[in-house]
Amino acid sequence: MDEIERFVNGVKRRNIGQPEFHQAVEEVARSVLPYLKKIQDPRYKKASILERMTEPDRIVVFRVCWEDDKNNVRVNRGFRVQFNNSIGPYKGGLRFDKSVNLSILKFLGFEQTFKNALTTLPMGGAKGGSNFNPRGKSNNEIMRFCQSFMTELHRHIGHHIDIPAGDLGCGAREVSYLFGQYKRLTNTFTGTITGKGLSFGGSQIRTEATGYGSVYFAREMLKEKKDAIDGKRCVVSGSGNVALYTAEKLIELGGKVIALSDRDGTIHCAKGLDSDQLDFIKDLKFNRRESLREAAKEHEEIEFKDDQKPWDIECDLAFPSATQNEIDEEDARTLIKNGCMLVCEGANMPSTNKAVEIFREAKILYGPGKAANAGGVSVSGLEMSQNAMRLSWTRDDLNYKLEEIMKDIHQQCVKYGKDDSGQIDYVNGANIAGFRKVAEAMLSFGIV
Ligand code: NDP
Ligand code: 2IT
Repeated sequence: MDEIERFVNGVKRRNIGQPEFHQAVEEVARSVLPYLKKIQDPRYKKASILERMTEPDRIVVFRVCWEDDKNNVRVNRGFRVQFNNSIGPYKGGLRFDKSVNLSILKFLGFEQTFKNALTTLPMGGAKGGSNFNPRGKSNNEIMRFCQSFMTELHRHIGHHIDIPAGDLGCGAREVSYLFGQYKRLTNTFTGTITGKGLSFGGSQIRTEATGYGSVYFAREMLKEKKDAIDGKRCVVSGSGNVALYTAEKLIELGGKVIALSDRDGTIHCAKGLDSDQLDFIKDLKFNRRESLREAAKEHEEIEFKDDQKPWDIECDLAFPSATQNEIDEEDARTLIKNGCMLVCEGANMPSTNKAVEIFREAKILYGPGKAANAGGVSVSGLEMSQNAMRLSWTRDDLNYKLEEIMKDIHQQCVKYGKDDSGQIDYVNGANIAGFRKVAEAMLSFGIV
């Protein structure tokens, strides 16, 4: 048994029944352990840094009790995984989805620690959420749930302690209810949550940041090959916050967005969506909160494929932007067979480890989520700075800063991911760069 296997087996033994967490740790161990062997620096091993990094600082689990519109008492479970605050206060989103469990939140908190280290800003890693399913709930039900969730969470967070934000199933509406309740309970007005509305301390570009940032990262990867987004056929999965702003920026840069998806299926538009069609879809998903099926009913050029993922549609660039493990081995093979040259992960861990292996073997451009989707948390970090200074920067300022941060993240991947043949492995690059920053801080603190 080699060192990696031994390490991963230990993590599996200590975290039984948490497959997503095992998957995220294994991917990092496969980059970091060979790197440590290569650089021959015994300090990290002696201090058991990777063992310590895979154990969260603490986890809070709590009951969330609320009343639905029919006066039934409902009970959900709330979580906050405070993973690592070595380089800054805990920072990361809240996910509201029926699938939420400790395995998923631990994988997300673990990845967040590396991602936040890459942003160049001082933020530690955390994630939280609930198994609450927002689908089909009224506004009042969402409000009552968010208020109850925050009634417990508020005692564990703070602008110097832990700063939550949104994630899947937790958008502008939910963040507003959460912030309103936090403000009421603590009688403070601080930047303890990011992704806030613009009238109460939110930052320009935060809404768009993850999607725009993902496209900026793809642009940097393509530049390495002296190529560009203009004219490329792009498939984007999901049709939420990340996916729709990815699509918006792709269209702006001349890309042809030929597919989007949701839980019901995939829309295909061979000639590429135009801005009016995208605006229609934004309204459909963000305001009407309906299925993509409706887009096909109202637009002739759009076809709806019931219950299908988008990966068998021939494309040049793929932007998985929905959820974890949405690209399996077979999907990865199909993408490669159809000539896809770039996969840029807007979602967190959307590709299984087998799928990632296939992309790396095929030597296509593959940008892992912890680098490619770091734009969202980066602008969250900038929202924290603006809140602390009690001022607001302009949209142009923030867009410029976001572009610079994504370029910097790309450069870190190049620095630590380039192999002897000159090929850039973005997985190794992101994992090693993130590890180094957090590990150096942990070493400085001694044995804690
Ligand atoms: P949203 O809730 O806004 O959108 C999620 C989209 O993905 C929806 O269209 C949803 O379909 C679809 N989806 C969710 N689960 C599934 C599933 N099991 N099968 C098929 N489709 C699914 O979330 P976000 O856009 O904010 O997040 C998307 C991904 O990006 C997540 O992995 C998140 O962790 C990651 N991310 C988000 C950031 C952010 O700032 N929001 C930052 C960095 C990463 P439907 O419309 O039918 O519900
Ligand atoms: O996965 C992520 O990076 C997010 N959901 C954003 C976290 C944040 O704090 O803005």
